[in-house]
Amino acid sequence: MPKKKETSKETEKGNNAKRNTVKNSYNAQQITVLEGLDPVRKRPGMYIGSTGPQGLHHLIWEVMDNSFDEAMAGYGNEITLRLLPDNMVAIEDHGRGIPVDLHPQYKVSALELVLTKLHAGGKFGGGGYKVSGGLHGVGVSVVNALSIYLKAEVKRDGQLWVQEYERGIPKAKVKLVGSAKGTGTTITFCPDETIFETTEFNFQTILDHLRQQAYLTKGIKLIMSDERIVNQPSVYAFYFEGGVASYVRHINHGKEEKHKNVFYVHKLDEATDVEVEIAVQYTGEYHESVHCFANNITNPEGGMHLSGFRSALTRELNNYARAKNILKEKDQNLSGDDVHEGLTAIISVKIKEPQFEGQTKAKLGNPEARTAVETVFGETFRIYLEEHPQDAEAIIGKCLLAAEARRAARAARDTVLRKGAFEGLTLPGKLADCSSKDPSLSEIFIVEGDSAGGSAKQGRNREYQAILPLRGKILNVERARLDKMLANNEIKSLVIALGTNIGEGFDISNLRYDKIVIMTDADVDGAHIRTLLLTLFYRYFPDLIHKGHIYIAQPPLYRVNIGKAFQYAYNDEEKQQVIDKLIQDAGKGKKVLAKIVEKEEQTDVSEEESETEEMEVSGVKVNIQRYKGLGEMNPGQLWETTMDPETRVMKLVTIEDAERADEVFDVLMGADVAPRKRFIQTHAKTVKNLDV
Ligand code: 0RA
Repeated sequence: MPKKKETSKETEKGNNAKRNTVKNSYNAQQITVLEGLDPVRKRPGMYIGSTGPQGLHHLIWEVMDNSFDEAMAGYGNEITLRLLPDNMVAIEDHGRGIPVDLHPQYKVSALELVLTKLHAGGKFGGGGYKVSGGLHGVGVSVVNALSIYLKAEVKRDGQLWVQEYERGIPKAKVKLVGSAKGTGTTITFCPDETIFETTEFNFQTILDHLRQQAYLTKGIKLIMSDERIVNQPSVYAFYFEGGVASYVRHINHGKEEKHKNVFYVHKLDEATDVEVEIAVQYTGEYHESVHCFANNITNPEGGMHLSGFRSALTRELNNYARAKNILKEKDQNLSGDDVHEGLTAIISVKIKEPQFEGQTKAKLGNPEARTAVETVFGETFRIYLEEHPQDAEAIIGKCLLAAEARRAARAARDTVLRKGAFEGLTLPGKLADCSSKDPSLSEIFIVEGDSAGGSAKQGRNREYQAILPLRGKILNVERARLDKMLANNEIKSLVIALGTNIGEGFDISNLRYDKIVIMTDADVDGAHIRTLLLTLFYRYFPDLIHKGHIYIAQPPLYRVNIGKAFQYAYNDEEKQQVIDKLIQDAGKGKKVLAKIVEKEEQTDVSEEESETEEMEVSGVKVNIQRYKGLGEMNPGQLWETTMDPETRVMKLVTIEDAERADEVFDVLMGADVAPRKRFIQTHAKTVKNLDV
């Protein structure tokens, strides 16, 4: 692969204009052709992660990443995405436009090569930043391969060029269709429904992504218009002059700000050639909200940039506090934990060759990112503290408070420890433990309520399944602190049962169960308790989530009975399918689906009271039992539907799930009343019996 090597002088200056000069010397010759698109259609998952909704949206991110690359290199500051009827999407940028000149060796337009060959692109290796890490950066040709139709329109040198494709194959040669003002590329495509589980784009998913990308690329305007319903377009535009500082303000909106000025730095670290952009503000919250990005890709597991940030933050706050005589005693220090409470921060780096690690490729591995962040942030944060003494004192005051609370928590924990409660010596009385002592084979079901707990205890396989019934709403973790939590009996039972201890004493090697399964009712209370538990794990046992130990049981919602035959259904869609299938099995009418839907809509209103629903379709009696709580199932049913490893379906909790629960939790429980009301109002239809 030919590298366009920059001289070290240009790199040192970090001058975009210089970079651009280098990139402008691009021509078709620099494109390296690797292979055609067959492999992409054969194994799409390899290129876009999955063929589910995530993979589908990945097509959009992929095209946009290319537009971003252009914008970040200084070409064009506006990107427009249009959702069109029939699952079409059009993305327009004002970059240089994909080159159209003939490749001397292949005798075809560079545009055709870029769109029809894997990894054909002069943009690889050296020169400018590219958004290529993880699954991003696979190239627009992958999008082309997975689209039944794609059109590329290029404005370059005053002319407009077009080529159209079907499943990655050109319909004709690149055509010159007229003159054009300015430069840029528009890619319009329609995903192939024979490849994807669904080809319907989700407006909210795209909107959220664009908002985040807009924060991360300041000065670039992102426009999204939903034109799927003709004549009723809705248009959204994102443009954040403040970059990640705007992001921090957005996250902290509605929270108590500890200081007025958001810390902000955007600087190229010359020694490492890593671009660093960071914003920081403390709030009155107890937990931290720190988000890391490398080349605009989120790194939920952090990495080198995060560790550089953490060490500089702790160091600078300690130095300041000591210099100003706020920390008086010699051995008194603010620890890493003390400076985390209430911290909101965005850490974004741009790096030439990002290396991603970790289970989900979600962690940045480049050591130079640590040096860069530590230097740039350390130097500028020190100046910020000096120049904003009021802010500095507010921050340090908050940290000292946290330190105090931690000392109290440690004292409280030590007391409990002395009593031996956490030593695993006295397992909680209500825990029905399993007989196996091998954690790798053992599971614990956290069950809501005593009656469901009873069913689960009788239905389980006691060899390797333990049951811990939890009573009531556990505790408001948001406002509670570790010391208070430890005093809560439900939390205590849970921590002791898990065996890992909590807080500083946490040790995953003592985990007593490989699978921790949350099993709650399919109603509002159940959802609430699940949210509480997920928040608890997210805040205090994140490792259990990262290592894939937390699951959510999926009990059925319905049991459909026809004659002696019955089948369980786990959601409404499945209920329809089950009814249909059972009726067919009964050898009677076929086209019954529509009728049932009708009937259902009529009974919908009284659904709250009726636990079972009777209907007759084409002379067949159908009885549908709706399970509102786990307690309604007898032990045998609970086992076969939800607990039996041979037949059950469980949802593995990801850090994103937990993060979402955490957000919902904030809204439901947090100190701020306004957003809480808003949530309840906008969800009033789905949230019944919410006790506020
Ligand atoms: C190959 C080379 C160059 C730019 C692009 C591709 C490019 C691709 C896309 C996809 C959507 N928008 C895009 N904009 C540009 C470099 C161009 C040059 O040096 O002139």
